Amino acid sequence: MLKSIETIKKNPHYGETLYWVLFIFAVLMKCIYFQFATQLNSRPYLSFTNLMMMLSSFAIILIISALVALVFNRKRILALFIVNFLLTVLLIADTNFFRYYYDLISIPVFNNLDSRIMNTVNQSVPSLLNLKDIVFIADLPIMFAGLIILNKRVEKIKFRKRALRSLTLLTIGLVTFLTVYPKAEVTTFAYSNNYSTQNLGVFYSHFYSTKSFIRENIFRCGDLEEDKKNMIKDMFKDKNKSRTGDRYFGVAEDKNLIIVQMESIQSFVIGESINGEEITPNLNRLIDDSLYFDNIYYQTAGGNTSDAEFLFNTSLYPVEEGAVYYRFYENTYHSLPLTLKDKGYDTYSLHGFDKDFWNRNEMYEAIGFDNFFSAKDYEMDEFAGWQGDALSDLSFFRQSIDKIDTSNPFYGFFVTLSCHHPYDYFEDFEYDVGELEGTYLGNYIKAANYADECIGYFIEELKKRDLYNDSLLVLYGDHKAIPKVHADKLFEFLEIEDREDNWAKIQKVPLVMRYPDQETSEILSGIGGQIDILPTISNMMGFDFPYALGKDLLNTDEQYAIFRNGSIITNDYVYINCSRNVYDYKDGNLLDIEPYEEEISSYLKELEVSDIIITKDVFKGTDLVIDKK
Ligand code: GP9
Ligand code: MN
Repeated sequence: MLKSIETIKKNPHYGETLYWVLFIFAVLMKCIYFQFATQLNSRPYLSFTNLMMMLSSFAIILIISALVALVFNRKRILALFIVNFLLTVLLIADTNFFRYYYDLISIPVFNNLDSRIMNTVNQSVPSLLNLKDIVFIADLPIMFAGLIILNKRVEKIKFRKRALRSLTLLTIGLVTFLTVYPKAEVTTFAYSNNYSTQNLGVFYSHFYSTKSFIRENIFRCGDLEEDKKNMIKDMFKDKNKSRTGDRYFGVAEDKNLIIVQMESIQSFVIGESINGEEITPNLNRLIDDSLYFDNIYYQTAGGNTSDAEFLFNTSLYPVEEGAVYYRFYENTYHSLPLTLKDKGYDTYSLHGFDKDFWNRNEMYEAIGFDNFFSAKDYEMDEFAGWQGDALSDLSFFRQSIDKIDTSNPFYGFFVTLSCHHPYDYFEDFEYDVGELEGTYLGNYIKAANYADECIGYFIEELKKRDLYNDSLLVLYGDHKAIPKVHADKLFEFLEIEDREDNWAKIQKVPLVMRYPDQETSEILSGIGGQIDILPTISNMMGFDFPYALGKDLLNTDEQYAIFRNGSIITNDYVYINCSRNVYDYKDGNLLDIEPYEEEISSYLKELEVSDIIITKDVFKGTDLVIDKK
């Protein structure tokens, strides 16, 4: 060892070559580790997708090296060390962010610096960090020692030699990349960051999303082309025409509307018991008295809770990256609160946390909530669940109804909070989870049981105040409860096979609707998503909402849900956008994609239309007015 250090000291060229090789190798290893640590790629390690990802990552590291070689001269070893360090920080941040949000960090995410990233830092990192992540920093001591030995010994080199070095690295990098790139399904990149990350590696995905961000922000200033305008109009018209009848039309006309958006409540807890004890007894009782939609998928993306709020209140899809609440709060929207306001309703949004979180304060104005009660309006007398300083759901419900003037028709949008990742607050909660005691899933189930208890209290309050039979009451879950890294335990609990189509099929949230004086219950099993709730409500309340991208779940023949990442579930098949695999919905057999391709593209057009509406702010002005039916 000492001998080789001596040789390097005497011949810094060898040492320098070794340093470059180590740099490329170490960064490549970290890129590969990222793919598997996040479970984005899977075994066999040498599968075609994995090989593509490795080659593409290798190529991009060479291109980065080419830049360092060209720009830095005497300080090139120091520059390599710093670049390695910065890339390491990025990869560690990406890994932890990905483990919870199942997405990469991108520029729009930085708009939410105060909430989303800090949330990951405070909450997720301790529960998601993994000892194996040491891989990310294992090379740094060696690289640092190399820096000390070589930094003063490497000599200045002439520009021509530097340029030649750089050109060689660049050429190998570009040739490798251009060989790999056409093998990926490039059109899918627009819908799924994860697809590009899986196929071409984490660095390419960062490059691609940064490029799209820049392009999108320039495009935003441009006018909306006529064909795009027509495409949007046609889609709305088709949606309005596709209603198959008037079932339940007007059953809640002129009644109050009470919505509970339930934090992290997924469908698998509904009706489920452990050791004979129901997880959600109160929701189960309510379902016995209501319409229950048991095949509804969440469609949220980077804006998590806020995306669910947006889907519900506008029947548009959230944006693919970042949160629409942060990025497009200055837009004009058609929304449920605005529509009900026009009909003489008072509109309230209520949430026991900081008013600026998810930029709610600004966005609520844009979508038309006249009253917003947040942490500052509550007595913070009881805490549960998230961050230790969020108002408990129980106290939230206890204090909320008094904030509403029930003498006028009202729309109350209640957003709960306690059942929030990472759930360890509930570890000692009394609900018995049996073998799941002490696990992430076990703690989640306890949190869901607590959330259910609070909902039980709320329903009793509504009954006491004669609001239960005087309102349309709607409850739904906001988004996933269990991140992919804990998927194995969930599959085990549900006794289903660990497969990508099965994972997609369990991304369901409960949707319960009870209209005034409802006497019979019904279970509706048509496939839909959160985007469909608003048109369903508008039918029950007897008004038109012609700007919905969703369908009325009570009057439709169509059965599908489109995830924000471009995956699709219909009653025929499950299409996974990331792998471009199509599975038979019933038996899970892998199918040939070809016969489905046209239908898949027509479904994906919904995402495209929604993106144009939002990114180009098309509802501003009178350019796009949809006639009522
Ligand atoms: C915070 C709450 C949580 O106000 O809505 O947001 P989430 O982390 O679930 O998106
Ligand atoms: Mn949430």
